[in-house]
Amino acid sequence: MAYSQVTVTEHLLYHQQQSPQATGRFTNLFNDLILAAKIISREVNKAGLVDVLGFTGDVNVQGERVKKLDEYANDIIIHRMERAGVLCAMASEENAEMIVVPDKFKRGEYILIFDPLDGSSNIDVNVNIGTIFSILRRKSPAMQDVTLGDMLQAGVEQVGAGYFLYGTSTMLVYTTGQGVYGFTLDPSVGEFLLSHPDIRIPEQGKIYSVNESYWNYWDEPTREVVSWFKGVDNPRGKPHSLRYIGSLVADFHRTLLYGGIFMYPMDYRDPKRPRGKLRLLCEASPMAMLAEQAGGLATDGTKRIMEIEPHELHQRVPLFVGSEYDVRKVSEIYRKHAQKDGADDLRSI
Ligand code: FDP
Repeated sequence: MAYSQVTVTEHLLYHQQQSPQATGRFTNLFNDLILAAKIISREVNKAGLVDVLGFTGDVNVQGERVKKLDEYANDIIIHRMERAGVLCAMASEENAEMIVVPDKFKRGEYILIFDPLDGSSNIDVNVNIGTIFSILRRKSPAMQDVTLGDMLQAGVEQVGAGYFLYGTSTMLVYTTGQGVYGFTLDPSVGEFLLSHPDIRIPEQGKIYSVNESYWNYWDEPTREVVSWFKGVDNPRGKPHSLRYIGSLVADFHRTLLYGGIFMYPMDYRDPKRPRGKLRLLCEASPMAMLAEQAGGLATDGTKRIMEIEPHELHQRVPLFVGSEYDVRKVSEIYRKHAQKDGADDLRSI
């Protein structure tokens, strides 16, 4: 069968058959999520036509102004997924607390963590936005109430991760730990068709992606990292090109296909509380799983993102993700500074 005729459902069923323990519940979860994303995609595509653009005036848990489409996407996903019969709980970037599937619906063992509409500051200018998701299996016994502890799992525990990209075409890119696959929505038949089988991220890239306006908020090691990508001390002997859309899904998607690195480092906007912006559970962890499954890497500068143990639902983390060579370079520079700082500390004793 030609790639373009394989639907995402066929692809999921094929992988389900490869796994003797598979029950089909995971495939059901995915199918419901896909339906929610198709509805969001339809609304995103006509965003300029109807009264869904603009701010609602509310502020979400991250302190950002919420846009109508964010709310819409959030509501659609929660509505569909609590009825899917396979989830026990969800967490959304838009909700402060975890969302337990109500008693009136059948519950299952899976947990869905998602960012309903990432890159929302780009909605009004028709730039790519997306839905990011991470799927976990609950740790506590099914007879007990699901707890926050069930949500706070390191990236290595994810059983699936991916994103929907609402752009020139709508795409689904996902992994269940057996490689990364990309599907493009054919609007004429309403199906996601396999368009990018077994995506491999190039070992070394030519592009770096970072919001460089934060230069004055960065520490010395971070400035050295970014300077390295602008320099010529690399196997190509040329600077990396800069591309920054400001929508994680879009910047990550380009990085996955073309290679290079996406960075959102820790900064010192508040000198007392240095921090990254991106959320570990609904942004960094799923992107890290996709990157690793495609042969790339993801780090916070010192630790592998996939191994970071979360301690709160909306925890933020610095993120460096992309081609293996480029991400290793970042870790190398941070390590060099940590060793130097360690030596300086020793000298000062
Ligand atoms: P947005 O605020 O538009 O929703 O995490 C949210 C995010 O976008 C990412 O998609 C994007 O990579 C990042 O923030 C952009 O932040 P900066 O404007 O600080 O560069």
